[in-house]
Amino acid sequence: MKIEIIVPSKQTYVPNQWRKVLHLFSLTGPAIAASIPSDVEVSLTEQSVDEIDYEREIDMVCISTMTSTAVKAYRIADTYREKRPDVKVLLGGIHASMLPDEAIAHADAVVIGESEELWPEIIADFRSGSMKKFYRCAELPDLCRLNPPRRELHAAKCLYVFNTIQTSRGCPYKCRFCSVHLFSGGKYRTRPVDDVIDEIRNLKGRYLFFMDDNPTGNVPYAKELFRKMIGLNKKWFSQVHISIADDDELLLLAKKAGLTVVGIGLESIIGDSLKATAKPKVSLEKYKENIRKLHKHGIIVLGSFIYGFDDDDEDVFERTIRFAQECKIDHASFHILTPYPGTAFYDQLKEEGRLNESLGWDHYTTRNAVFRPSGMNQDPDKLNKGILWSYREFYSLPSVWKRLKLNRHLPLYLTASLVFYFGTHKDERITERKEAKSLGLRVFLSTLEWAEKKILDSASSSLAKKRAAM
Ligand code: B12
Ligand code: SF4
Repeated sequence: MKIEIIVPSKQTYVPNQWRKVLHLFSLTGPAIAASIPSDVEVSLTEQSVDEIDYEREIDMVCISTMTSTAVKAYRIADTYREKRPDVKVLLGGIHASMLPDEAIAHADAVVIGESEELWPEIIADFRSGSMKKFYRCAELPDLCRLNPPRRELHAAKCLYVFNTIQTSRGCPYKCRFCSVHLFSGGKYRTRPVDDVIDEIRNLKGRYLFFMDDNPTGNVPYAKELFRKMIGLNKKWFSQVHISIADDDELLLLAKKAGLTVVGIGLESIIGDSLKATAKPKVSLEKYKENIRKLHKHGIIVLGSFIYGFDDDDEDVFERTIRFAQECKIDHASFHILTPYPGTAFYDQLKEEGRLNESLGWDHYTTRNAVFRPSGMNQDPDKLNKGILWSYREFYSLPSVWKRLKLNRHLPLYLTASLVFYFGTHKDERITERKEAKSLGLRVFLSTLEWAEKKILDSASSSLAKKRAAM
């Protein structure tokens, strides 16, 4: 039996030409593959870096969905059903799990929830010709029994500068706009430390991205993990809760284990908006103090902000940028509050008639306002313009220059700044260069473009060599 797994591409700020260099491989496909019984042959297509081969000889296709990729996933599923009636189509992942009745219109079966424990049943049903329409994970999988993700399935697709790993699932907070606790449960579950360490030891390359919502959610666990990571010579990034800096021992261990970049959910700087998140409340002064501590350890801080809570008015953009500058965070990502299906926030907006139901799921990227914000005269365009303004303001070249600090990982700081700069200014950057008044700026912008071309050329030739050697 042969199964093909497809992970539809996400829209990102990473310009297309950079994807083969910087692409962060999704763990989804390798994790699914690892739990499929070993007598089944598995292949994987990650659409961001690969074409889908609809002619491939397979018996079943497993297509993953997030809300933002659901339209693509359904299109792929429909194409299979039209071109390949011999192939069973399965949809799964967070979106299909929240809306299984919608997903089943495009598939033979929908897998609801974390799928690891369901595979023996799915395969047995396929073999006996008695597949069900819905497979539901009755109990969340025991993370002690996970097989390591089958990363070899996409090893030849891009340069793999960053490896990805997951140590935990689930979240004890129940933020009204978030689906994590609905999908992975309200209990924080961790993998055995030694399994994680074994997996890290087998990874090539120095950079590691933790696909966790908060790897320090269980402090004794995190301390043990970080202790054992010391000496593995990795540099790692993750989202973490700002409270990591409250515990000096934890922070020091994380640093010694290679912590290089943290993503901190600052969500909103407007007091009442914070009520919409269920995380422990942290004052703005405390944020500043903890960010200072992280900086003292040379750690790059990426703050992520959400706009569009009911208390956010039109000043929120400027105030947020000012706050980001005062905190001296190194990078920032800005998001528009998005009502994901299944959440209390989605139900509330639907009931209040504030959802723009003409916008498809492909707008649910946190870059588009899909509802009418009450603090901005119900005008979604104010949010759409505000987020773009924020990126351009935060990633203007003078602002990037001002934040440059020598005690932090310079190549990473510069690469991320350039990617954000190119990603958010792509339409104007040629005009900007041509119209630049000072010769210095014109030369600088041309040098940036020259550097970008050099890096991409060298990456293409390394990738070609890697493929030839495989
Ligand atoms: C890491 C991560 C990212 C990385 C992804 C990197 C990458 N290349 O994959 C980055 C930072 C790029 C990212 C971006 C975004 N993310 Co994100 N991300 C996550 C995070 C933290 C972990 C995802 C992960 O890898 N999990 C590990 C893998 C193994 O689990 P999995 O994908 O769920 O797959 C399992 C099951 O779902 C199942 N499965 C999945 N598909 C299928 C298919 C079949 C057929 C079967 C049988 C089983 C199956 O099998 C796996 C094993 O059980 C989750 C939160 C979370 N805890 O899940 C949010 C999450 C997925 N992200 C979310 C969002 C909203 C986004 C963004 C849209 C917005 C944003 N936050 O910036 C963007 C996407 C950009 C876009 N334009 O579309 C939401 C999605 C909500 C929703 N309803 O869609 C989540 C759930 C976070 C949240 N707070 O709600 N994200
Ligand atoms: S937003 Fe973060 S803290 Fe809140 S439920 Fe989701 S993962 Fe947990």
